[in-house]
Amino acid sequence: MTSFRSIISSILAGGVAVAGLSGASAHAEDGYELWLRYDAPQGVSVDAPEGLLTNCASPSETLEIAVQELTAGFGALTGRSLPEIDGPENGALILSSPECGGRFGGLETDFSPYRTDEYRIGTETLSETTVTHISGQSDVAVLYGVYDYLMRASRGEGFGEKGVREAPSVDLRLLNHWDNLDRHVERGYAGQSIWDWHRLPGYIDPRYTDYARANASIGINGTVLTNVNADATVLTPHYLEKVAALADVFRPYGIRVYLTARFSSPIELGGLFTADPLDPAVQAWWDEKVTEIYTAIPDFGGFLVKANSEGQPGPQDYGRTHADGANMLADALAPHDGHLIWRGFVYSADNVEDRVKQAYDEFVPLDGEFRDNVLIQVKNGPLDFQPREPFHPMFGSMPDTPLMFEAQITKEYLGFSTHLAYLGTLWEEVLQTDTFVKGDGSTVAKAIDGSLHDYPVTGMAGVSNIGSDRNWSGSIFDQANWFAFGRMAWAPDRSAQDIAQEWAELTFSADEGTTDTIVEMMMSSREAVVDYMTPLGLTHLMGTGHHYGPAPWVDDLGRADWTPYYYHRATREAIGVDRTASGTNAVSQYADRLRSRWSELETTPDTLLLWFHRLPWDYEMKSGQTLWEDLVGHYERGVATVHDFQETWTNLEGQIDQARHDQVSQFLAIQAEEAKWWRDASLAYWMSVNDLPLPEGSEQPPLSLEAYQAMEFPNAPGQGE
Ligand code: GCW
Repeated sequence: MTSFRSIISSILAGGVAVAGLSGASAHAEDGYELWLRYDAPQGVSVDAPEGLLTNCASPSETLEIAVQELTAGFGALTGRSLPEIDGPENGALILSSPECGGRFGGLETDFSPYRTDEYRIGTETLSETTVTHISGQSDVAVLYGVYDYLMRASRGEGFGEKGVREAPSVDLRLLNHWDNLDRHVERGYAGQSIWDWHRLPGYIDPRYTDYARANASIGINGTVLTNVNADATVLTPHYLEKVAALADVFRPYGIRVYLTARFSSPIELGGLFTADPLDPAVQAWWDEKVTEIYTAIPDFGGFLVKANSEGQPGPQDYGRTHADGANMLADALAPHDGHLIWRGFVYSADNVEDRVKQAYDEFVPLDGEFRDNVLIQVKNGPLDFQPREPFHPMFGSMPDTPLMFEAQITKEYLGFSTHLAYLGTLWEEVLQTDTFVKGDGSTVAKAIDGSLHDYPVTGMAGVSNIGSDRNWSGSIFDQANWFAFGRMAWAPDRSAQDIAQEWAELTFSADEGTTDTIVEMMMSSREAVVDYMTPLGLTHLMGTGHHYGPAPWVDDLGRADWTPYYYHRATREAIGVDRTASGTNAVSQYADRLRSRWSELETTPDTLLLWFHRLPWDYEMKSGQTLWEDLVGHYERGVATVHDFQETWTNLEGQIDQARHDQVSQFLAIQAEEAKWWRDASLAYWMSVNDLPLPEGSEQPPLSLEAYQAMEFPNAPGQGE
């Protein structure tokens, strides 16, 4: 490993143009640098520290990275170098952590009151000298502080008189990659998987370091490398060597690797005849496999398992419960401090119960039966990452089992990578909903950060939107969703608007007016998608398999709960699903306050109306219009909002670099066309069912229903098996 001093001197010798960051005007704005462009907003001048030193006798690799970031970052921001100095001088920046020892008396060095991963940024006085001090509970916490400091500087924002004290409210802040070993990414819209398995471990793509850096900058501390629809091959020695190579790159950035474990691996790899979790030979196989993994990767995070869901093997194949399956793997991981994350996304083809009720029915009775190192990972809503769903009723309902929140960063159901849909508002809506399970203020966020039930371990997971595309996420605006996930995983109470503001400032370095306009677009974007795809609580209306485009007419697949019809049940008379006591009674899975609120038509918000109720087309809405007129109005509004985005964006030409402006313009044009397609095809279908005319002034769909139904997209990206 290069020594600290030699890194500093090579940076000084090379001037400030290091790490591909070379000052504002030289940026190639292709999106590769994400929010770490270190380019100040127009008109803002950045104050750099006078010099840099660590409070360490021999800094770790993590602190060396922190120093490199600061040197490169301030170099890019100010065009000046940030010299290494020998001792504290006025205006110096000092980094320290308990791992460092402490070379200079007078600095705060009592780290015992710090929470896990806490960092502090502030000014301190050493004899007569005033310095900026970034201190952390660990070296990785210092690195988090350094990114915070740099991003504040990039936005022209300091750390105020009181300074900054930040600690994450959630322990496991993970990305989930649905990446297959052949580099196909299930529901991926940004190219191939960035894991180049074939060339690993011999070739370490520099992109792995950039990936780790981007994630560390937003506090992400773990990554599940492989698809939940798992392939046991990743657990073979040949692949574990590759996994270990990635883990080595990520380690100094505070990122642990996790793998998905295929439940039937003992059969597929071990030659056993069963994967029964209660069979001692099966347990022994996993114990040995886990020991082998930890030998190669001492800080391995653990397993993520999808079992008995959508064809994946699991404990129920042997008449055992989810708890039996999870506990068997948890026991293998426990001696190594690993976690076992078990997915709550289960539903069965043989169960006639409303699909949205099934996960709760299966898991809630098992509350308290899981080992201490098990977390159950639950999607934000009870169906499947739809543009809008109510929150998942499991949140708040399992006081004795840590529940993780699973968000989908990749936009499987919100227009892939070409539609502008900022997901911060979607997650905020769910996280800020009151479950009422322990009186007022029992929000989903509090269930997730553990404060509601005092969970011993907490977590948030985001299904990644990262791929081999140069801009990582498929589009510039999709980078905001990765960023927002990191921010909310750190602090589930953080505001979507503040995050959008921060991201827009860092990403575009534009003037205030331009940034405000961009933030406004972002904040209304998800609702626009809801309007043109699934308004008024409708859901799951997309094309079969690839999930691209509208197909509300589909009603004849192998299983009913995969058809759009199952979710709207439109007839000539009515539309929607009755989930009150007179229907499937899914509403009974929520606390009393919500059960009564969502059972009554008057108190059900329009946004969830047809999720909970089945209503005649002429039902009078709060707007005074009939349900049909109101529904049409939503489609029109969604399409119009995208046209407004186009106009707004056109007016920003010249305020934003040409390359990124052009790409966004072209994507907005695609979105406008597809929003119209959703509107037209959906209306053509609803009209074929209800036989009603369009309200006056509404344009007829240009094609026949049959023409929309005949469209096929065999090569749409991101498809599953
Ligand atoms: O949303 C659905 C997707 C599947 C996915 C599944 C899951 C990985 O269409 O592609 O499988 O959810 O979350 O397990």
